[in-house]
Amino acid sequence: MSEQHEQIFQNRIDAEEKIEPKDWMPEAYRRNLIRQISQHAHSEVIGMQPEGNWITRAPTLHRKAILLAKVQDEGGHGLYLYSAAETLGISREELIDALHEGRAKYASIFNYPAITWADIGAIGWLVDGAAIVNQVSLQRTSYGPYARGMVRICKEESFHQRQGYHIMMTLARGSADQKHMAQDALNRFWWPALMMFGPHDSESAHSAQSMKWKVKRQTNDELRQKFVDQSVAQAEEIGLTIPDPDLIWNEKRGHYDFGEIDWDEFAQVIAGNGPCNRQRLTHHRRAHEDGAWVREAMVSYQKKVQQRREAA
Ligand code: FAQ
Repeated sequence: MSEQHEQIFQNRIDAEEKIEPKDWMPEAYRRNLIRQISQHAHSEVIGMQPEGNWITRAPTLHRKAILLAKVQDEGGHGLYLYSAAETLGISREELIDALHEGRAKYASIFNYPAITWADIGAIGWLVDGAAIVNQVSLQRTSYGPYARGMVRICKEESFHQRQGYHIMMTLARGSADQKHMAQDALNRFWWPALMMFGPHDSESAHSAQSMKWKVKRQTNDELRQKFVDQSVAQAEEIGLTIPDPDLIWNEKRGHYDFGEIDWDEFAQVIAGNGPCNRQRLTHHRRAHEDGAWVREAMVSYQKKVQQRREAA
């Protein structure tokens, strides 16, 4: 019976039909989606921290207002994604517990510090840029609520990417010190941005099955290559240099060749030993505990409303 169900399910996927919350799905598909979507949600929310750190220090009121809106958007993305994960039959509490207990991951990039204003430019340009490349592809993911969430998120991310690039462009056209600051931010964020796409396809535990189920539509290496190809011209345009001596156009492949990522560093960061892992999780736990009274008040208010409705 179950084999038959699985075949029907795979046929629907192959026919590009979207899978919706109440449809039958293999348990492993459901678990894989909860894993990926919740990690994506955690990334959006933890990702508010490096940029949130600069809201009070943005150089102008204009930049401050933009950054404030951007960080708020990231929080909103987290909420869409938690909601999408919840349609798979898991509660928000369980998802947050998994994050706090280290059972769920979040993107490695957010364990690096944002130490200068140029880092806010580099995050918008490169981190949001990498996120868009990945998420544009995920707009075609097989699970309906995730795909629809991605469409909306991508629209907002492209504004984020442009605000980051604009900061970098302004600094690169400024004084020698400002240009140096922009180059330094690019130097520090380039390689961690490439790591966002995950391990090489040959090392990726989930890719083969996720591609078959069309949860992922392009592989880690394909998306990373796309990001490199688009970023080289963007760096050249503003006179910055990508910190990779092996970066070279390959006429035959029609793509840039680039150097090897430091996979030991990646492994360390996802194992919890990056520069800011402890700080990020400690902050998240504290914010979650500080907000407990708001959640309790909302539940209690909802109960009262329901009781009144039932009494009337
Ligand atoms: N960091 O078998 P694969 C953003 C883990 S949103 C940490 O290749 P998969 C917006 C992976 O989870 C950024 N862990 O895994 C923003 C797995 O571990 P597990 C987030 C990583 O899932 C901007 C193991 O390694 N975007 O930035 C990473 O098939 C600015 C084996 O890997 C998404 O989450 C990593 N970089 O492919 C917000 C997009 N890479 O779970 C604020 C959705 C891999 O077995 C400010 N996710 N791992 O314990 C995806 O597309 C996929 O999950 C991948 C990984 C491509 C990330």
